[in-house]
Amino acid sequence: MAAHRGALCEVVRNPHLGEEWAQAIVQTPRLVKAVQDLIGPELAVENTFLVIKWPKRDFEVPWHQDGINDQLELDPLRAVAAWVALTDAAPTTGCLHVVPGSQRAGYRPYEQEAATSSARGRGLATRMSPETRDLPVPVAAGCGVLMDTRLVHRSPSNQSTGARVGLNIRYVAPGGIRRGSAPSLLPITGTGTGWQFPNQ
Ligand SMILES: O=C(O)CCC(=O)C(=O)O
Repeated sequence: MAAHRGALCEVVRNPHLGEEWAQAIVQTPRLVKAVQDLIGPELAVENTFLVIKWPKRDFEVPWHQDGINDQLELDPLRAVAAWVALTDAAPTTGCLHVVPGSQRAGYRPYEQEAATSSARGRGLATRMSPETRDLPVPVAAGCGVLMDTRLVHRSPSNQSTGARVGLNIRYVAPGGIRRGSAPSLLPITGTGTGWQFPNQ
């Protein structure tokens, strides 16, 4: 964290490939079991993002769905998004906000974030009506949530005086990658084969 604090770094891509602490989190037995209960015994991590919201800085992650972007589409029945809080995440610190039931409408069109946007997390945004009602999801440090990869969510800026840190993990089962490649894939359980391009 000290290195990231010095640079006020906000997004660290794929820490599960190089950082022991991230490798430990993605392999936590309780988390792995919960994901296996949803998508089956063979799992790989397709991608991770560490998001650090420094105190009182303007950093919103816009509406998006974790299972689709310009390079990738995940099969929502064979992929799960996990978000693990490394510090307490509350409405004032920029916790996730979700649109309950939004997964039922499937993947939506998405676009690059506007150049003027304060959002710097993912580069992609899902257009939602200004009246969209969302639900804040507070998560205590050390806990996490599992999300359907079609669930629309966002996170606002951190208004508190401490950093808010969270790890986003995309897990896939064999056949879970519908489109695109997965250069950061890390097998967690199973044979370690058949993850990439399973349907191609
Ligand atoms: O950590 C955050 O604030 C947002 C993370 C997120 O939504 C994501 O990476 O998909």
